[in-house]
Amino acid sequence: MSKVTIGNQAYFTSVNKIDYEGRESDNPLAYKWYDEHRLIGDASMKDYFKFAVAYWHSFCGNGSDPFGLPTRDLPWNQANDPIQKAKDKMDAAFEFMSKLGIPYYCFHDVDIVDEAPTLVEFEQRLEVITDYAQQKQEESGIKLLWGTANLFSNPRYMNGAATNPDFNVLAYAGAQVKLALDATIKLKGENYVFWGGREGYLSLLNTDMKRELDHLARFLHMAKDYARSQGFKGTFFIEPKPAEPSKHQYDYDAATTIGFIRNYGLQDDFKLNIEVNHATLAQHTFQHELQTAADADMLGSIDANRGDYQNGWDTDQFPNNVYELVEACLVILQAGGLQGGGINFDAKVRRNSTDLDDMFYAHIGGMDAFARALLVAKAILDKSPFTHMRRDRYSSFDSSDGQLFEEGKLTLQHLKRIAFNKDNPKKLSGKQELFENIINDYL
Ligand code: XLS
Ligand code: NI
Ligand code: NI
Repeated sequence: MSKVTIGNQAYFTSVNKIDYEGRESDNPLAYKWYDEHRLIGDASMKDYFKFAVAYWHSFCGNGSDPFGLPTRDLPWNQANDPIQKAKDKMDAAFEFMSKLGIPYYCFHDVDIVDEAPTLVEFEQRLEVITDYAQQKQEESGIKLLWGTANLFSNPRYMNGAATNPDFNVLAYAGAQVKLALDATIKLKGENYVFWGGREGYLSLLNTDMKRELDHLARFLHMAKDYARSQGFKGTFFIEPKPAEPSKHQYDYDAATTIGFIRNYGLQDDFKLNIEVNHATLAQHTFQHELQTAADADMLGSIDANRGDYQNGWDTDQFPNNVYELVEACLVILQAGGLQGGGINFDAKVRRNSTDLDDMFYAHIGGMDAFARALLVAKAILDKSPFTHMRRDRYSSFDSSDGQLFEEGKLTLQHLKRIAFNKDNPKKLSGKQELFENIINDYL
């Protein structure tokens, strides 16, 4: 194991650099499957996944919940001066990420430095901390996968941000997005995310939905136009979620969001950031949301986590279900990978996982689960009859009348004539269990 010391203070003193040791290793602080150099097609695993740490959960989340006080100590969060505190947090973040060997991170504006009483002061704080981040990125080689603005925590956003009925709040949100875009561009962020936690409603009785959606679209156009004018080449992602904190969120799920993007002419610049737990909250599988995005050519990025099948909220647990991740990786591989994005662990350790080491176990587990699933999915596509079996179900469309139908050369009268000349169609088994077994056979 190699030693790393980064920044001014070491926070994770009991952990050294995490290395790939292979599946026979019993070292809990080593990768068993994630080998950053291993090739997946032409790309290394490192470049294929583009794993990222979420600043908010790992370095800001203190374990408090609606029933209890913080449980995590966050030793980097002690200084009184907001700039010093932000720098300490960043030292901890880059030490953690370097030891983990994870190539990317993601943040909200208010994660990297506390919000200030005025926007003027907030802009100054962001200037200082992004200078510091620039230096840290250079030293470590760690890059920014995406930035975003937190438009949901501050009470001013209780009625929404871009969909707030009060223009003054919308303007404030616009200022915050401008600053967050400036920070993202300065740090060479590869993408920018919009997650609309409060863009929705609590009651339709007091809500003009059409007007709010028009405002949201105009706001997104303005953000995109500004970023492009500043030379930003990355992709904008919208992150669907059906509810929580709003009763109903406008970016409900992938299909709804794709409709919104196309309806308002945003399709050249916007793709989707699919989050596992948001998919399940919308009563979909993760695989379903990925497939929907991929079919619309909008599979941009992933927020990796998992929900709890007995709970109805966003528990943001680290992913560990390899079977379900294989289903997801089948979609990702067949789509030719993610468009611009990566895999951000929008996940938090449990409230009672209070040791700093737990953050390592959580990320190692998540990265290994994805790496293993990708290898299994690749083997299934390369070696198993899976692709043929699925294609064969549609073979009646490959020639004669089926082909003419797909080419748009038949009318409803044709269908009638064809059917009248044939016997009742035979039953063709869907073979679901056989398909399901293939995944277990390759695990
Ligand atoms: C919350 C969202 C949030 C976004 C970024 O449920 O997942 O963390 O990813 O604002
Ligand atoms: Ni998320
Ligand atoms: Ni979430």
